Amino acid sequence: MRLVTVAGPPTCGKTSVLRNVACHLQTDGHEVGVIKLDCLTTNDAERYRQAGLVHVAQGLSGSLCPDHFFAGNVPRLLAWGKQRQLDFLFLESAGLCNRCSPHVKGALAICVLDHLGGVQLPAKVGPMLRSADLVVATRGDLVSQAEREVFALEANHHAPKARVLSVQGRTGQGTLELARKIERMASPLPPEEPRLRFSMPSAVCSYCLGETRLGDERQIGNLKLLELPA
Ligand SMILES: Nc1nc2c(ncn2[C@@H]2O[C@H](COP(=O)(O)OP(=O)(O)OP(=O)(O)O)[C@@H](O)[C@H]2O)c(=O)[nH]1
Ligand SMILES: [Zn+2]
Ligand SMILES: [Zn+2]
Repeated sequence: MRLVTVAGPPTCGKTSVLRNVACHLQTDGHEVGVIKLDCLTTNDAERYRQAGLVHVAQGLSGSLCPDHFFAGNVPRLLAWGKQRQLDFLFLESAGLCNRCSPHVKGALAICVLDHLGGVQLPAKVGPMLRSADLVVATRGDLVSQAEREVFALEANHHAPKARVLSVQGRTGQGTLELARKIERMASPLPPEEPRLRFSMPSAVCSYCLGETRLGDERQIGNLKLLELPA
């Protein structure tokens, strides 16, 4: 089975792109599964089903950090995919934290970014972009050719090893080429225990433990104080 992790900021076009890619791979005769992990709400599983995909699931992290929820579930999700004898398993993350990255060693890592975020976006996204193998830029239909080119240069500056591809999630334009790239680039998972590519932030503080009161006397655990100008 080949694992593909797909991360990107909320509403950047991950599902629109993935449902096209997964259908192309399915048409080629592959067994394809997609699991969406989100935070509070999603109807992505239904959208994947409507596109004709059979092996579909979704889960919500609720009060947990969605990236930690993602990492904690990877082994179970892999077992689910292997049990169904999938050729490809896509995991779509919530993409909410710019400090985290859900990408797994040995899996193909895709970062989806929206052209409309502007050329400053790649600098802000962090490890989910920097540790990606492929960068997919959406909503290219709404910007100029020059903007697409500058965006690709910026994305490559922050993810030098990644290939950048502009696709349109809504019409599916460019997603067949992307599916072909994924077929070439994704390898079967190695037999070793899966590992994250990037460590999560150490985030145990009063508020992780449910504190709602604000005040120095309430602070325990990790605390980082902002240095303000005098
Ligand atoms: N114009 C245009 N719209 C797009 C494109 N890709 C996606 N959209 C639209 O953007 C909206 C959000 O797309 P989704 O695919 O749901 O985005 P997502 O990243 O999966 O969203 P979450 O999983 O909820 O974070 C939808 O209304 C899409 O039709 C694109 O390339 N061009
Ligand atoms: Zn989605
Ligand atoms: Zn995080």
